[in-house]
Amino acid sequence: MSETWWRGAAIYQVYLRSFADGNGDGVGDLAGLRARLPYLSDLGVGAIWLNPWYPSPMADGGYDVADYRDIEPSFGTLAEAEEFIAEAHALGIKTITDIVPNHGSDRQKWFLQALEAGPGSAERERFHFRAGRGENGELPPNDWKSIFGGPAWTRIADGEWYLHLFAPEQPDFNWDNPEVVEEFHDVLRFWFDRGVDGIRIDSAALLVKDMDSLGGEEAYTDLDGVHEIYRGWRRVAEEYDDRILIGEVWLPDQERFAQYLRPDEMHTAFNFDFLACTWEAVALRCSIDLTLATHIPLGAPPTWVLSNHDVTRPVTKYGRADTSFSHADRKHGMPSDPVLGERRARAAALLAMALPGGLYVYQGEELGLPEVEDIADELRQDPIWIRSGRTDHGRDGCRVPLPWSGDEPPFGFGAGPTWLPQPLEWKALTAEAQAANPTSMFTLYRTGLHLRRELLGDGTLTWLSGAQDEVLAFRRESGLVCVVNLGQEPVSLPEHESVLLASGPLEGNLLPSDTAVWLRTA
Ligand code: TEU
Repeated sequence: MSETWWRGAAIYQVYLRSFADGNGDGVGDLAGLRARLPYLSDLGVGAIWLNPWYPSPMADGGYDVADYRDIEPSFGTLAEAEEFIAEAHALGIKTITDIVPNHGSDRQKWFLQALEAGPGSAERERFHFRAGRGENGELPPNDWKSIFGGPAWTRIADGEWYLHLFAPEQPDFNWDNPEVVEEFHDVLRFWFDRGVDGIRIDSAALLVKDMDSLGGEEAYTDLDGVHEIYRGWRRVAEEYDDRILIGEVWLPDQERFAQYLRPDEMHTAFNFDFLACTWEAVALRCSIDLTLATHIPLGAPPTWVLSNHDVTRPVTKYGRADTSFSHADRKHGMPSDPVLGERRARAAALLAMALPGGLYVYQGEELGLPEVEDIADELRQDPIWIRSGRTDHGRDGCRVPLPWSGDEPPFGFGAGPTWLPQPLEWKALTAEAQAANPTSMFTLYRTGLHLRRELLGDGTLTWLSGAQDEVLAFRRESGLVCVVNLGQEPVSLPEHESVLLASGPLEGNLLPSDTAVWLRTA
């Protein structure tokens, strides 16, 4: 692939614990992933992004990293990871790993050393340790709240408190300390040296803190100092050929977001504005235009994201009366119409695939898996569940192990019971069952991704004039026209030579409600 492979790539997100289990312990692993590489190659993806694969106590599904330079033993070994990278390359597939710089695990070497070394030590300067308030320091240094619920401070035996924006098992690093900066440069080089093509940067906007601030998100979200960090990372990436940085930057303000994509910072970032958008033509068109206006002047390719391991599965989300998404309101338990949800998710997939730039596909999205709502309370693993006082079900419902084949759990995932139970109804949704069905979600993704390689990807779009308010219609450079009908009534198709792909049956020359089509035009 060319130097700009990433500008238009379809990137498949692998949540390793739930992808495929090679050793039969009920947890996905590298052996399982390697065995399924032909599946991903056949699906037509250009790169794989793996969620954190490092040794971890799994207090937050691996986002509590205990060693940035090794592989979690239940996933495999460093040698297997290198073999995986080479095998993927042989199939023309790039590898993207996930680096978590905001915080480490409380079992990570530096944190253990800091606990040992005591107050005032250089070891504690790598984190945010403070004395408490109150007569005996019994109150936290300030009132900051954890993003997962509860206080953002935990007190240790000698009386000091440490900051954690997420779970207590995830102490935040002190990015004002040059040792932290150097350490992460070294970690980047460690993985680039092993052939990794890109780095997804976790919680990228949160690294710099204003400890004097009274609290609220503005105390640690998107402070100006964060950009210097990514300029340093970009310099490291440029010591190598063709390596990229991808930011997980959730910011409502597009101008602030765009700063991360300046030519000396990250190459791309996830488009969460599009992910969170309601299923409405005006809102989607607005989000698409805003995205293009943000990216094009910077020369950075937009990205299109419908789901990931932190959000409600699309078929469930789009089947609800309220199709928006926000972390503050996951809408667990809100009724969802599965037929409507699938219909819209299919149309959304063709829309996202046709837009200019990169595309992310989260594992199971191509199978149309729904959010699993009825996980027994005692099996829930997401720290959000406990920290919210058991009010927010958290993100386990989109992390259930994939169904591959057969009629009953574990549906070819591995040998034994899976770490989160799979619904019996997933019998109809296995990759095996869907591959044999020309109208399945899998077949739609597979066909769409292959056509996309040839006719879509990086570039720009032109909106077609004359389309009704409830219709999105645009042309790509290849002449492909994408039309999505978000209205209630069928609409006529624009002039075309042939229909390349449709998300559902057409009615003659009419495009039904909640349906998308790709047309070849002159
Ligand atoms: O997420 C960052 C983040 O702030 C949100 O996506 C978060 O998951 C959400 O607000 C919770 O309601 C990243 C990872 O994607 C997520 O899985 C990790 O839990 C988090 O960082 C901490 O590392």
